[in-house]
Amino acid sequence: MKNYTSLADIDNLETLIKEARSLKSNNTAPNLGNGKILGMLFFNPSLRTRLSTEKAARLLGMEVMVMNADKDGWALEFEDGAIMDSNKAEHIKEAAAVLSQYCDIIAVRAFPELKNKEKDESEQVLNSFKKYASVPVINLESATGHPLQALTDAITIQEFKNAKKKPKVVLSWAPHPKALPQSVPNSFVEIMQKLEVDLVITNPEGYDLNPEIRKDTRVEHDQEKAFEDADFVYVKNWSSYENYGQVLNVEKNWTVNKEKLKQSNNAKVMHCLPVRRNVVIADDILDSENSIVIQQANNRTFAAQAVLKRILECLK
Ligand code: AN0
Ligand code: CP
Repeated sequence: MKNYTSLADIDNLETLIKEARSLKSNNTAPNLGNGKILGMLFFNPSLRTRLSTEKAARLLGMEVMVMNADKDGWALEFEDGAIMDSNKAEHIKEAAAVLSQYCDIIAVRAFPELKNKEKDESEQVLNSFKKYASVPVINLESATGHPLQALTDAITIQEFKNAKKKPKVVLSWAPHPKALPQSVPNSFVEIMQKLEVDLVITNPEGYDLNPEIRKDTRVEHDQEKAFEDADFVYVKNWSSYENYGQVLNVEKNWTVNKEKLKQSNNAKVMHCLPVRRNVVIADDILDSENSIVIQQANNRTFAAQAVLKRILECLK
């Protein structure tokens, strides 16, 4: 694997999931990354991505450097040909080239601004790193995708599913006071479409995801109907794609609670975290056996380890 900026970088998903699960039970490559440095740049906050990816790198013998690029670095200019006479002190051309001298792999988190759809869809930050760095680039959640989270989610569903049954997986929108990216649900839908699952998306009118990502995946605007017979309910808020980046007024209560799972197949409930309790998911689920959010977060390490391993194998 040369880069991991989107799910398209995975050539064989089944094998990669197997690799992650096997690394989880037995760390077979503790020295593969000896002498290699992972540099992680965060333009937005993080708990899981930052620490699980660092742990994964260390499990492979790598050294890790982390920078809160939004607070501690020079403000970066991404426009080609810019006359840099305002607040941007450094161009991505120099920044990425310099980082490539210090790091063997660069990982970047850069959320969308949620103001201009075309600009966010151009993935300017991530693609500029890819263009101007001379080392592999990993996406730690970008404007439109979160492929390390999606790989984690696929591993978790494989781990918890009933081996004899094709699982029904429901992605449910839930409320949130702030405008959040579509990155997590986009990548979740994309990876589920590659697996043997019966996928349904449920969200209020006005919150349909990008049709180019949804493709022919069923969208059910009645949440409780969508939950019928579900084996997994994956909860996530996202801002509107149609009214790009907006938080719309939704009358019905979409918070996911135990009552709503009554018609499900005793569904396991997932969320990428961080989760706002009693807004996105109620305590009666998060504090129950139905919730697998902690086990899911644990798998972030092994998803990252499998990806780093593939990239390191290509560097040799
Ligand atoms: C971010 C999001 O929704 O994309 C990160 C999730 C992993 N969540 C928040 O900003 C709360
Ligand atoms: N799920 C996830 O990416 O969490 P963080 O934002 O804490 O990294």
